[in-house]
Amino acid sequence: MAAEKSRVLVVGGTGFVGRRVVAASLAEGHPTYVLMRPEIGLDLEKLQMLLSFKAQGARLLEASLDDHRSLVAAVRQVDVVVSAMSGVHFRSHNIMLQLKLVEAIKEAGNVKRFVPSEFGTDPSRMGHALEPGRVTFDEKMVIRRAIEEADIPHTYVSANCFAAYFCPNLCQMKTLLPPKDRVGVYGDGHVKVFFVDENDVGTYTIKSVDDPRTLNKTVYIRAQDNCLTQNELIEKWEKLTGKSLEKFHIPADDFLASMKDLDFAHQVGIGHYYHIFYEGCLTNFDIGENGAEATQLYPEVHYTRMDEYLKRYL
Ligand code: NDP
Ligand code: GFR
Repeated sequence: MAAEKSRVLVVGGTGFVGRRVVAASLAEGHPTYVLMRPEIGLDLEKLQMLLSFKAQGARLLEASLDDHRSLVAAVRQVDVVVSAMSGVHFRSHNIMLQLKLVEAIKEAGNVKRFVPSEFGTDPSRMGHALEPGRVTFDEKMVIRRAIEEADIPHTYVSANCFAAYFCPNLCQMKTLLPPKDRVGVYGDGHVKVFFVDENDVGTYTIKSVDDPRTLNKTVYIRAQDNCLTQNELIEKWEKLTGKSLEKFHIPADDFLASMKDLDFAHQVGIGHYYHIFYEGCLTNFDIGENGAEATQLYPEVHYTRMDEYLKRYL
């Protein structure tokens, strides 16, 4: 008899990551619950998305992060909570709101696994991060400390670079679309980076929630075929389009100096990109004992290769 699938609550379920976690939870056959916040008010798209989840079999749980009792009541109905609270600064960033969720999970006492909103660079390895981008990692570490102080069983997901943000644009900032004639290369373009299809992030996250091998561990998504330098990514695009792009190289100093002309959200981004594409922060370490690697844990998942992912942009 197959073990009962745990009941999964997604907080931030209409977000970019959240909606993919909801889809993966439904696809994996978990009883799936999505937080429906009264604050969404007249946000028609959010409501439409929540109703579409309901039509696919999810249950909507009405609760607000500002109403502790409602949050405790929601958490008490499930076994697993996955948070996909916003964190990309030019969208919105509310990572710290999760402290209220941690409090509710602590009081409810029934949650078998909590996955906080991370899904990027491992914040525990970014103590040296540049200002102001370090705020992303510092905030995520505050949430980790609260989780661990409350002794809440957890899994952290370090997903590396989402394809949607980093691949079609060949890692250019301020655009999500391929360059037409020329592309800026960070340094010599030879730093290795792990890319991931954001849909696979949802799949691996849900695969990990009932897995004893990932209890109180960090799951890194390091798909070997998606471990690419910026140069390799550019080559893939040039092969697909049959057109070569003019490359111009951006020295690290010039890249960092450009921060002064940008707004806060983009200063944050510059810092993240510097650590990823000049320092190699995603690939300059072994994941070690307290880590696990998703494609090794779940070889049955046919993750999307970046060649395939890029085809939709032709
Ligand atoms: P979104 O910007 O899509 O927001 C997610 C959800 O946050 C929203 O749908 C909303 O939930 C909730 N939220 C936002 N503001 C509030 C608020 N004031 N009160 C309550 N809830 C709020 O988030 P992303 O999916 O872009 O980011 C999720 C995580 O993924 C972050 O940790 C981010 O750092 C990371 N990330 C990593 C990337 C990578 O390349 N590695 C790329 C992008 C994100 P609701 O649905 O209830 O309205
Ligand atoms: C890769 O790890 C992370 C990525 C992370 O740990 C936290 C946040 C991110 C953000 C990136 C940098 O802030 O997700 C996508 C990207 C957001 C971003 C994209 C910021 C500024 C940009 O100009 C941009 O252009 C595509």
